[in-house]
Amino acid sequence: MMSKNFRRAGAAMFVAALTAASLVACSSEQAPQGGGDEGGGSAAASDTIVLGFSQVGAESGWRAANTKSIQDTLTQENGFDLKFSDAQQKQENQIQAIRSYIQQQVDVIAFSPVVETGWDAVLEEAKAAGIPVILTDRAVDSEDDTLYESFIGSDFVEEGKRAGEWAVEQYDGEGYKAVELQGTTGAAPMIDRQQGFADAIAGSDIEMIDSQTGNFTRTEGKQVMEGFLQKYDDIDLVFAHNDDMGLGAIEAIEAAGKVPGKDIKIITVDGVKDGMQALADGKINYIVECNPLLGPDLAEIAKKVVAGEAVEKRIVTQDEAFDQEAAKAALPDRQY
Ligand code: GYE
Repeated sequence: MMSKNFRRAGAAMFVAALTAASLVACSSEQAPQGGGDEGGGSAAASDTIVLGFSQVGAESGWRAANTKSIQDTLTQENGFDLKFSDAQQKQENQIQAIRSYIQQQVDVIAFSPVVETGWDAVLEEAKAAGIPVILTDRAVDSEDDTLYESFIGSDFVEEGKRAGEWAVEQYDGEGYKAVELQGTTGAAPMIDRQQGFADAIAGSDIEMIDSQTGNFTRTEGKQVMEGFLQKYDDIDLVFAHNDDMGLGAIEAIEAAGKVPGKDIKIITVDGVKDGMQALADGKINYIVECNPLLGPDLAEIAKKVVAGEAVEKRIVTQDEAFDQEAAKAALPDRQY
């Protein structure tokens, strides 16, 4: 049922460490095992998976849709006892949440790492405690990939590349000057989208004249764009690493008396409702989708990991891309 979202990204199949297996029976083919309760962290029925999830924050429409997908999927009816915490975009809060899940001896820990670096110590603690970890959405830069079971999420380099390729296709030859609203500094989607876009425009005459972080929020995207508009009077194109910052940029551009989508073209990533509406309205020119509906994949992988079944080390979520016409057609059926 979720196979459309799965793509084998290498041969890295492996069997998960099975410390909690006696607690859980997951697939309908397996008879539930009685077993003790040690290490389960919950007095609930022994076939319930206790999953501790540390979310990045609530910074964007994408994040809201991602949280909803996880909370709607990892339900009691679906066999989960979900412990959810919001780190308010702070790594130290995520580390604290993960440590508390280790202490509670949950069956599985899942998290979306706010930045790429600095996770080895806490991941080693989870490994030593025998608690499997699943990464969702964003990657860590750990060299040791036995520190986590699987990483579920989009290919962010590819997203940046698709955005850049479309810009080249549409605007090369016109000497465009572009500015970039970057995501949270050090976050995987910030690093990768910048890289992908830069690679794609490299051979063209589109010039990236400035880049600054807007932290993936609408407010900061607006502020950064206001600064750019004061500094430069010849901006032709904005590449925003997410819809929210693009929507903030629209407000700044309109306040400066220019027409977004015409005087200044805008390309974003995500494809959340507000972004798609702005695209359909002609204020954004192109959106590369980033699918936030990771709950079903996470549930499936968590069940397999706890049951000791082989899982894919990397699950790449499939994304589309939309121009203004495609957005008009897609909007009525969008889930988020
Ligand atoms: O693009 C942005 C959010 O990590 C893919 O985080 C995610 C990004 C998404 O804040 O809107």
